[in-house]
This record gives sequence, structure tokens and C-alpha cells, in this order.
Amino acid sequence: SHAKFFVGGNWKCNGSVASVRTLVDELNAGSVPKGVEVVCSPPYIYIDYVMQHLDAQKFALAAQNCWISGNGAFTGEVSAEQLADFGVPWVILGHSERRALCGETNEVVGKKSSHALAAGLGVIACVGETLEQRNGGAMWTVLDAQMKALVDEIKDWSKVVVAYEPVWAIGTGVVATPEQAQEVHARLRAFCAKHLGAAVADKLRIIYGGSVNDANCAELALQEDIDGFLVGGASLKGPAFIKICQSGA
Ligand code: G2H
Repeated sequence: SHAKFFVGGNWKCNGSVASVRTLVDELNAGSVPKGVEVVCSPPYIYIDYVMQHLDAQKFALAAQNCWISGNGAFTGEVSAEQLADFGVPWVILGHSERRALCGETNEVVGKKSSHALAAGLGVIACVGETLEQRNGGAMWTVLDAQMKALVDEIKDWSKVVVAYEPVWAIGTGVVATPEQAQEVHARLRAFCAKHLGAAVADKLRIIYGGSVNDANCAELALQEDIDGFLVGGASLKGPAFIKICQSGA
């Protein structure tokens, strides 16, 4: 398929000093295939520890969010510039939990993405429809609008990974079937081909997220337009996450 298989571990707001230490040890003990790019995304407060202890030969780091602009009077926020300065190469933006719980609109996600890219970060930009939207026939409208907001803001797509995460599959144990995921991934790639050209669309990595685990990853990874995974719950268990990484080889 399309450039290096990409697996992100989104730890979300989970963990403690003790559990992060255990997870880092488990990850370091695993083997990651050369052809698979892996990033781990701890809560901000653990990034320093993880950066110092996680094997950088196998794993890179991502933040789970960043501020929409540079440094300044934005209490409680972390800027893309600070992440870059600290040596964090990636950031997840527009995760459905931030869209739903923190009010991030398509426009905000687009602007955050372009700002983070300008600061030198790679961006994992998340899109996905709810069950109501899918069942009500609004799925393509919703996905197109989410993608359009990215297309409008992002100039250079070389450091962008798009994560398709159907909201109904997130943390529910209800994984999309390989056919459901492939259908959407192909459609997202076609959208990019139309707006950005075939060369950009061919190279773009479109990864799937939503209840991916070590038992369902292999079948998903075989799909033509699935170029990796964004993993939540299963990324908190070292051996399971390593198996998911290995499914991309
Ligand atoms: C979707 C995914 C990771 P989970 O949010 O971003 O989480 O694998 O727990 O469904």
C-alpha cells in the first residue's frame, strides 16, 4: 500500500507513574518490525519519563493535543512549539473525544493542524462519524466536511497521517469490519486525490482506529487502504500493542 505502516498508541488520560513504568518496560521488551513506524502517546505529564526510557530505535512520541497557536497567555495549554522544542515529533489532533467533550470544531482542528505542521510536528488528524450519522445517511457529508477543513488549512501533506475512527467503534469493543473500514478509507483517499492530487493521496497514510486489538488487527491490516492503526485500550497492554505493531509487517 502507501508508505510505511503506521501504528499509534493513544494512551488517552490513563496511567500512573507506576503503570507507565511497567508499560515502557513491556514495550521495550517487544520487537517492532523495521517496516513499521510506531508512536506512543502518553498524557503530557508522562512524556518526559517516556522519552527518557522508551527505546527510541523502536518508538517515537506523540502528544494527544496541542494549542491552536504559539506560546502566550493560554492557561493550561501546551503549544506545538513547546512540543517541538522538547523533541516530541508528532501530535494527535481532532480526536473524537476532543471534538465531543472539548468542543473542537472542524475549523479548529484544521487550524491546529496547520499550526502544528508549521511548528515542525507531524500530525495524526482524526475524523469519523457517529452511529446516528451513519444510520441517518449523513456519514459521507460528515466525513467530507471533516476532510475539507483539513484540506483548506494544510499545505504540506507529507507529515500528515489521517486516522479514521468511527465514533461508534471507539472504546466500545465494536470494531468496524474490514469491509466497512476499507470502504471509508478508499473514499477518504479518493477525496484527497480529488482535492490534493493523486500523488499526495497515494502517499498518504490512512490509519484505522476504534477497538483495534491483537485479535482483530491482522484482518484489518490486509485491506488495501488501511495503512496502520490508532489504538486506544489495547495500547495500554505492552504485549498486545506489540502484536498489533507486528501485524503491519
Ligand atoms: C479510538 C481508539 C484510539 P480504542 O479512540 O484512538 O481507542 O482502541 O480504545 O477504541
